Amino acid sequence: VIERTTDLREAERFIRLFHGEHPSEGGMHARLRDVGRDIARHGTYVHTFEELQFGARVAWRNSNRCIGRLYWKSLRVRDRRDVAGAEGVALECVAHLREATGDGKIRPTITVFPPDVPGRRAPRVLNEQLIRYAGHRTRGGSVIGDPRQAELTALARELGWRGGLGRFDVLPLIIDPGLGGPLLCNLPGDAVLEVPIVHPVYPWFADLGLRWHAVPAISGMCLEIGGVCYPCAPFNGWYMGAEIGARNLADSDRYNQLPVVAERLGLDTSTERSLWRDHALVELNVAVLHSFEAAGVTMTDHHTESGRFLTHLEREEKAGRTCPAEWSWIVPPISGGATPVFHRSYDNPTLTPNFVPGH
Ligand code: HEM
Ligand code: NRG
Repeated sequence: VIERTTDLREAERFIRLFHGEHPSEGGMHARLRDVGRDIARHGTYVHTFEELQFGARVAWRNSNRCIGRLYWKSLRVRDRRDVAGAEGVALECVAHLREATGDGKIRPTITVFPPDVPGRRAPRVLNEQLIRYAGHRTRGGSVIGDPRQAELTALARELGWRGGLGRFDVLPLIIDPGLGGPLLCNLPGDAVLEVPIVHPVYPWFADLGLRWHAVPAISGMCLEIGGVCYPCAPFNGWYMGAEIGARNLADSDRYNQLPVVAERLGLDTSTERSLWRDHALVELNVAVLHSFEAAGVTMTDHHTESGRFLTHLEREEKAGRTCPAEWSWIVPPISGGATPVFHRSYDNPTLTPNFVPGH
């Protein structure tokens, strides 16, 4: 497979951006000349560590769907462009999880593996996140676990995975080595911190048997910097409670827990007008935030995060930049109108570096 050559224009734009934001660095013209020569000769060029680190941080800064961008400058960048095979990728993904998780004080981190270059397709992780729960399709057609992962779970089984039939079984990593068949890799238990979901007031909540993983580590997006595509660049921050409480555990095509919670709360589910869904949603979200706090795992709530995002917008404006934002993703999935991000509109140009869906 001949992967495409790097776009010289994109490369030049990035080098100019890097030097524009690092005035003391110097040597822009020499760098532009070298990059042009490398692309002419080899079809691509190699980022310096400084360029890579800046590129990854700006990719986060440009992520228009992310409400959590206030701390974009403190992203830790693990340069693993020297890792060769699928086994190396698996090992470094595990190391990433351990470092990013710590003892619950989560550190926003990205690990950058080799880019696609002309003539060589780089490895990629097929899982959308490093940690995901299996969705086991039963003979009746229903799914035990996370229905969103039913397809990947089936693939894991085809490749020889012998998972259980639980609701919260951590899937193995499935790594496409670039050349040849995929590799399965089970995540060691100590690399996956999980939080059992309990409620500060209702003891029965624990009996629902709900839990979630501490770290959201997106592995299904391509990091694009200066015309170079890094298809394997898993990154993580920490969770906003509503991602779990108002979506993963609540959506009817995910864990669908609102009817269960409403029943335990003794709500009238015979009419929508009792607002039993809304009531159950609030208690579920209270439980998620309380549980992470009690477990000492970093998590933000949607009110605090909305305020931080507006601070971020202000800072970006002061720096003379437009901050792209997609309203429908920025506004939290519960109590949207009770957060300040709801009551305004945003510019939304597509900027690079960025993370692009799929790979
Ligand atoms: C999306 C919060 C860190 C890049 C999101 C979303 C939330 C969020 C709530 C929307 C997710 C959804 O609705 O499914 C946070 C918080 C962070 C954080 C609280 C804490 C530090 C990061 C980091 C990066 C990042 C470190 C990259 C370096 C993105 C991207 C998306 C996103 C690319 C869009 C994902 C997609 O299109 O599916 N973030 N984020 N975020 N975030 Fe962040
Ligand atoms: N909603 C997804 C995760 C999407 C990204 N969210 C973050 N990213 N917080 C979920 O698993 O619920 N991050 O890098 O922290």
